[in-house]
Amino acid sequence: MNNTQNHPAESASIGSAILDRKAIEQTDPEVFAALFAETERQHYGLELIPSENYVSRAVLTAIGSVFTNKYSEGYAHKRYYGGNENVDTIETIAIERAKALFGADHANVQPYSGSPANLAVYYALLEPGETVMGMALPAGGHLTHGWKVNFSAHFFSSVQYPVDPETGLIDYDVVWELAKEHRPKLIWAGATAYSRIFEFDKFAQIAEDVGARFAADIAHISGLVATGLHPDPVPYADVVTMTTHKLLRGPRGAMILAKEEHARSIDRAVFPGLQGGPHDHVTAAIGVCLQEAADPSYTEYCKQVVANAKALAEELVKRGIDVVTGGTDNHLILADLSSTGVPGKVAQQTLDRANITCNANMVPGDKRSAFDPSGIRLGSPALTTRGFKEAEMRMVANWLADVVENVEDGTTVERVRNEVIELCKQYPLWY
Ligand code: DSN
Repeated sequence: MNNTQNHPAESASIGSAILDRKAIEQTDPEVFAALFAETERQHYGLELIPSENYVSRAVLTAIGSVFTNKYSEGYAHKRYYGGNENVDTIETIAIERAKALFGADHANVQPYSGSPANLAVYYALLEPGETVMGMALPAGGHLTHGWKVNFSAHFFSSVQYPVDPETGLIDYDVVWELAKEHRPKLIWAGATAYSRIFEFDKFAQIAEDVGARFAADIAHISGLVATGLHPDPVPYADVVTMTTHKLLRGPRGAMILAKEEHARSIDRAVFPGLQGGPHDHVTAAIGVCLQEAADPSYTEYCKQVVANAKALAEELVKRGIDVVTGGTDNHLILADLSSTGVPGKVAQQTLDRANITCNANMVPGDKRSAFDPSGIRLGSPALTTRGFKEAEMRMVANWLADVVENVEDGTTVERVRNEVIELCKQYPLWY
């Protein structure tokens, strides 16, 4: 796809998003070309994948910093290599900010990403073969919560709870019954495609009732939890995991929050249990994003994320597109395209041609496969960072519906693409 619709002056401005353009352009023109094209793609496209966002220039600078040169196995002031005084500083800053933002006893900021963070939880809290319970992938859960193709179902005995196929909602009585029947040692709450509130207090009650540990994976909703816009799992959960690159708007990494009693076993599970040297450039950027998230402007951002998701959902419903659960309480929408006759994958690919990026996704009770599902997953974090408000989200919903209704019609796709590009020019990326 050629996204370039721009004047040379605009091209220079897009290039400024590449922090040291000259260095990479001269050293490696091929990688530079792809980097420039990706920067253009992000600039001239609407990013609706709910797990993606745009980091600040400060975060981007920290990721691209000399901290990438360092090895620092261990933890602050207990390292296996010399020269770690500055790494100790940034890791301590990131930990203290994470604890303060989420009100947690303990934080580990070293996991490389969400799956390694969740693997560390298993390593710390379970023995191989013990039973784990999580939300099923087709219901919106994550692979690492016990889905059959993942380590979490190979090395542990897995029980998966569904959502109600009619309402798309978690039925806590069903979760409770399954827990009583299977007596898991660990229960997960958290999802990648669930648009409603998690009642963490109920999960904690169920876990206590059956003698299980309780883990909350808040990768998607971390920002809403941090800003009080979603119920807080920290008082209830033994451990809370999250990636840092979604709504939190940080680098690609992860954190584990833990109650004091699990602090040592979580730290030992991450290092030396699973990982070697932490990615210190990422740790530096996690510190920066946590500083940004503590600013009152981040709360305003998160409020707008929710308002924008609601506006998008409402407009889609008006256009006759089925939204699972009828709407959203968070940043995410799951649209069920079954009634349109357009498979999710076809919608995703056609929307791509109109510079609208989303991902095909299973919906509750889906009759199609995970690779070719019935729905698409949408979210508001990236467009909200870009400055969109409810009015722009309604425009986006109408373009989306126009494309889905006209997947065979190249003229409509081309018209929407041109309109998308014009709107994107009004909301340039700030780099
Ligand atoms: N891949 C992430 C998402 O898109 O939600 C989950 O790990």
